[in-house]
Amino acid sequence: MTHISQFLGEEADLGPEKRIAILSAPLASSVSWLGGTELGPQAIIDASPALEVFDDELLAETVRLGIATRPVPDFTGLATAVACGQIENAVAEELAGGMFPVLLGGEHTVTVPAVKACLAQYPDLHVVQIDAHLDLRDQYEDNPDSHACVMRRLDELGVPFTQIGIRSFSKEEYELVQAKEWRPFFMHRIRAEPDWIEQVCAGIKGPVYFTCDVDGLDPAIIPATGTPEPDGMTWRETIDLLREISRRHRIVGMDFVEFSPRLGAEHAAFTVAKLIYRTLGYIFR
Ligand SMILES: [Mn+2]
Repeated sequence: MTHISQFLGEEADLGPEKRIAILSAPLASSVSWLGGTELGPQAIIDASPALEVFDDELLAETVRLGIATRPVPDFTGLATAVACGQIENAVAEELAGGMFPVLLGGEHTVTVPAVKACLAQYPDLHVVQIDAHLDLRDQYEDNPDSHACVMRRLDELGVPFTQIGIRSFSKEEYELVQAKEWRPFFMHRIRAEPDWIEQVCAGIKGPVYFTCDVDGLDPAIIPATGTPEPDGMTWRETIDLLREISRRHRIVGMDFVEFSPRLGAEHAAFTVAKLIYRTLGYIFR
């Protein structure tokens, strides 16, 4: 397969003045089940030229905002902490240059350094997470930097967050949620409370960092992830949420993680690319 160097391929050149930076973080050191997240960023970029740059909902060519794609780094053989340091520096550099960072994972661990970089610029940052999992373990397989611990690490940074699409967690994670009196948007809650999007938006204080573990979406539309869980968010639920958050709050950075390409599920990379493009359209319209 030909590797494409820019998100949207040659059509990225339609936006000569760049305001958005696509950063890749192909980290895959703690994957639990099905591997391949290190191939995620390139697969999303490779699928993106198949997108129609004229957005069918927004009726605008979002690409003209200017989307720059940074080269995919090679994290092979690097310690997780070293790779995370590089990610934090890369995101901080984009923010300092006035760019909107979009980080492509890689495993969910990459969110921690990205949030640290955003937090330095926006101390009242609020993280919105789409995910099948709470990711609140203190350690997983003796590894505190595991993808299964990412929200626990963010809690330790003192960042408030909202968890959406949840349908898989340990007893200990559930007990922590209860002890902290958090109210995640479990899938059953999303289906039972028609005003859930209003509730999400009302609970957000401050600028938003959006982290999307693609396993939050239903595996029928994104089967290409390490731990596909049934009964996930639909495309419609996901974009309705992002449209409303973008309308009412300022999103200052985002990531799309845990995508791992699968033969026979090529549509999934396209779906992630379209979700990114649509969300950029919402944020900047
Ligand atoms: Mn997950």
